[in-house]
Amino acid sequence: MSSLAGVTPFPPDFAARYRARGYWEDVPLGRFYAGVFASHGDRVAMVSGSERVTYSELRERVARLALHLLGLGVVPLDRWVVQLPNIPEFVYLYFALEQLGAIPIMALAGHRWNEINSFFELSGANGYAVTEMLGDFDTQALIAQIREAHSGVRTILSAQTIRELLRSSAPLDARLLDAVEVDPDEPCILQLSGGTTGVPKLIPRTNNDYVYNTKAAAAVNDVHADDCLLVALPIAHNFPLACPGISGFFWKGARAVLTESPRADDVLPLIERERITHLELVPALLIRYINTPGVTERDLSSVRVINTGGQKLQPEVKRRAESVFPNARVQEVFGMAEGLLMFVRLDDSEEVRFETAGRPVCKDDEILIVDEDRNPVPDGEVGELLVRGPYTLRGYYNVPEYNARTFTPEGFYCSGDLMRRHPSGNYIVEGRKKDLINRGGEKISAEEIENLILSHPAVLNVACVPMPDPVLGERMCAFVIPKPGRTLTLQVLTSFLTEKGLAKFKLPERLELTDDLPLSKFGKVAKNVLTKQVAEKIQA
Ligand code: OOB
Repeated sequence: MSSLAGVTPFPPDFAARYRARGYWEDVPLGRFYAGVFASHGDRVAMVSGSERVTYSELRERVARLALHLLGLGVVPLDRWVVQLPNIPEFVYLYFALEQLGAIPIMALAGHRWNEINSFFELSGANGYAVTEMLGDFDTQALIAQIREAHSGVRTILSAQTIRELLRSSAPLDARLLDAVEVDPDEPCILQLSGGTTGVPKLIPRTNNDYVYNTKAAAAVNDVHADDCLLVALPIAHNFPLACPGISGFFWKGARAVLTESPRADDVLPLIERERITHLELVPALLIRYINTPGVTERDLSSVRVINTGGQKLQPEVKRRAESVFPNARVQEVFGMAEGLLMFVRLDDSEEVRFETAGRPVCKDDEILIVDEDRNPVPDGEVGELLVRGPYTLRGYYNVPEYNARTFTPEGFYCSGDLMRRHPSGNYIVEGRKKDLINRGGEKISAEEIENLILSHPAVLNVACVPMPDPVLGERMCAFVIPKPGRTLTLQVLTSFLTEKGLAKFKLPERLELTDDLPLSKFGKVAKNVLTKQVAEKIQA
């Protein structure tokens, strides 16, 4: 039983099985990585610009920061909203919070008041770590707003403050950290769900499950001590953080190269300079890189594995990527912040590698493909993916009614993804039944945006749907019925949403004014009709 109210524990019989099979090792994440850092000594762990950080330095800095936080009164199960870009301070803070058993909430640099405020509301966090600038956005006003709205927020740390703290060379008394007791069955992180409802959902992942998650991902990702991972996706995301991500590369004593800019002009030279072996990307980034003029003249021979996930990657793109990166294999990942990880295996046949999204990394990942009534479909047919396993959540944080709908009584998570099993045993993604827009791997809840748009005085009704995009996969189109005598432009609408503090990546990118929204036979807006309509318009 978690002492954090609102967390659904794994049932005791499952927990016992996962321990007996060796998945859960009962070592808290922070302690586990402190040991990992200690064992890799003077090897380089992390590169950021011209800065190179060894494992000894990493270990020392994490401990120093953890001791400082301990001094500020941080205790196990405290929640912290962490909104830092791909910089070493993110890494120090993440592992420092873990050493104290505190729980980071993984905000993205693009989030604004609308999102950050809801994370504080949902979690009761009392700490916030954020840079002075997030890209060209000055965070001063946002910080003031958060302070004003959440009197429980005790500590706000900037990256600058973290850097200053770490300059101290005062001796460390690491015994104080050893005395902190962290229960490995407690959550170690609250990840963000792609979300299909008006309010975002937080995903509790336990110390035990998250450590295992990373080890299982690393095992199928061919990671060795001399390898080097490029971290161009937002580092707080489950994928670059833990699948296997920086955590898996650190475990192996390998190197992680952080970049704040995912632009081809910055990333391609970095791959050459650092002799990157592994890329973890969303399809949109991979598509950009392989279509960059002059890309084939670069020396990209060091890259061995290209992981893409978050969105379906077309076989033609895989093929083209393998010709641009002459020594690389594309290894698709079907992952989710909720847990389940499917990886294509590097030794799968070419056909399987190109056509499928992989298979689970653990043999105790239980997969069901079901119909509308949640009955299993015949093998090979399309249905909804349900999953239960040693690193998949048993419930979102503190939303019992939603959980009752989203989990079966047997504890399976109903993912909303439509898949079918390929004869190889791998799975193929065939679509989804959840109401979201997948914009370059970033999930946007249609309902959340619709609720905000409905508060505009000119809007009578609205439905947000995906429209196809060759690079991002999807962008959002808003169908709006204006109130009688009123009208609306995309620009007016997006300024309105921006003033509400909505993250820019969640703004609709097309507006269709209409007198009417088509309804399904149950009286719900027939979004499939709208999706088709806008796709046809774009094609014409
Ligand atoms: C990753 O995690 P999330 O939580 O942002 O999104 C999960 C959802 C899945 O339910 C599925 O709808 C979609 O993203 N998805 C894919 C996919 N991988 C994820 N859809 C089609 N093909 C794929 N290969 O996106 C994530 C987490 C860990 C590792 C990789 C991706």
